[in-house]
Amino acid sequence: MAAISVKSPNRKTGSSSARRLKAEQILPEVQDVLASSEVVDMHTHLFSPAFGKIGLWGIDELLTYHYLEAEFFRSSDMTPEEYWNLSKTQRADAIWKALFVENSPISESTRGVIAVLSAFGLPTDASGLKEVRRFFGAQSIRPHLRRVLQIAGVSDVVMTNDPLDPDERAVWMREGQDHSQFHAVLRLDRILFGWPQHWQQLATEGYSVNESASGKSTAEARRFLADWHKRMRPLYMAVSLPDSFQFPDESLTSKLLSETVLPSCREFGLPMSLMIGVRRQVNPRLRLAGDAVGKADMRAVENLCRTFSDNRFLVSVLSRENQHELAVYARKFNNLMPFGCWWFLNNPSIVQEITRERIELLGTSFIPQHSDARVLEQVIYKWQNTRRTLAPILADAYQLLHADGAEITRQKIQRDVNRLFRGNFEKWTGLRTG
Ligand code: FIX
Ligand code: ZN
Repeated sequence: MAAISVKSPNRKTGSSSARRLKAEQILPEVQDVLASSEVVDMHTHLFSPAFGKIGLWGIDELLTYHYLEAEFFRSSDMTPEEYWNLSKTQRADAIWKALFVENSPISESTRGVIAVLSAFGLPTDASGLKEVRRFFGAQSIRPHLRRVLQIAGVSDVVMTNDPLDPDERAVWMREGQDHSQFHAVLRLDRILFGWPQHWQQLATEGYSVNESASGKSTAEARRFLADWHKRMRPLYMAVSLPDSFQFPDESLTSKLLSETVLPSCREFGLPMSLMIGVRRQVNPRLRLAGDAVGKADMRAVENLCRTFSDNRFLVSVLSRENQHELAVYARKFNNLMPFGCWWFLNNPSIVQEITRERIELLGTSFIPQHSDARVLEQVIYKWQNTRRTLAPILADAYQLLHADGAEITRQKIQRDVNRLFRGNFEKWTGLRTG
């Protein structure tokens, strides 16, 4: 299939976009609106050029994405230890051979690499890797980045920024970043979930905190967040939490969340993003690819939304079994915004199920997807897939509405897609509207 990029809409004059669509016109109209609407990618692991080598791009990074590494060990006899001993190029070669030459790349993540190559008009066959490497080797990051975001139809990229990561910290302490399409997020895993291992880093930086987060600690941790808010201007604060997450309980996580992070979010008018359900390192031999999923207790989300009604929560849950509950809670609490089909859920069959369920329960009051891209060019395939999966789902919803007697117009479809692709997020974070 030919590569898509965000195309110019089949421009309609005001009156023709207000024209009532016939049933058979709905799907093509939805496809056209989706293809010509830019999205805010509200959670990625990408970095703006100011971060230099921290920002991953190019074919060897695409091939060694941890989603592909997990699949590699199912189709190769190499042990993880042998694999980690290889150079990045050798690892990419091994993955290419096992997943693209000796097998058909029909999984979601392998298919994604093919879609990226074809978006650039590059060969996708077994012998093409050399040419592909030459192409990426000849790119320089700024024009390449512009081109990638244009092809992907992404207007804004939201990063994940860890203030305790030494490499990132160095950039923020120097000049920070000012790329207009990239936006920061204050990611707090090491503080909210790794306090015993990380409190000393705050202490070294001059904040009066202690191991048990007692006394002045919570106020001092708030001072730390205020300093980083000033430095990063984040759109929201975020944490990823295990399936065992409970709130409230006696843990440091609960204490720091209620006494430090949520008050700080209120002070700065920021939403808090909770990504719940990861089971970190069930197989440490696979490193980043070694995480799994578990069903979470969604009463923690209920308790947070009810107790902190002045806070806004962006919530994504990793387990398929938790999706319906999340949508139901969003009906109970309008300070809860479900977002994305995260990680192991980002496959067409599951995205379809979750998105239909959300539309049926929430209309357009949710954020359907984020890319979670770690390697720049992944936004091309991830957003291509999202548009492709969303088109029939949205069209079906309008077909039902049409059959029930409503007037469907391009204007209305465009309004709804704008809300799903950017409006809900912009309103919650003040991006552009703030
Ligand atoms: O915690 C997260 O933000 C996760 O998305 C990642 O850590 C995870 O490794 C990932 O890349 C999932 O897509
Ligand atoms: Zn992520």
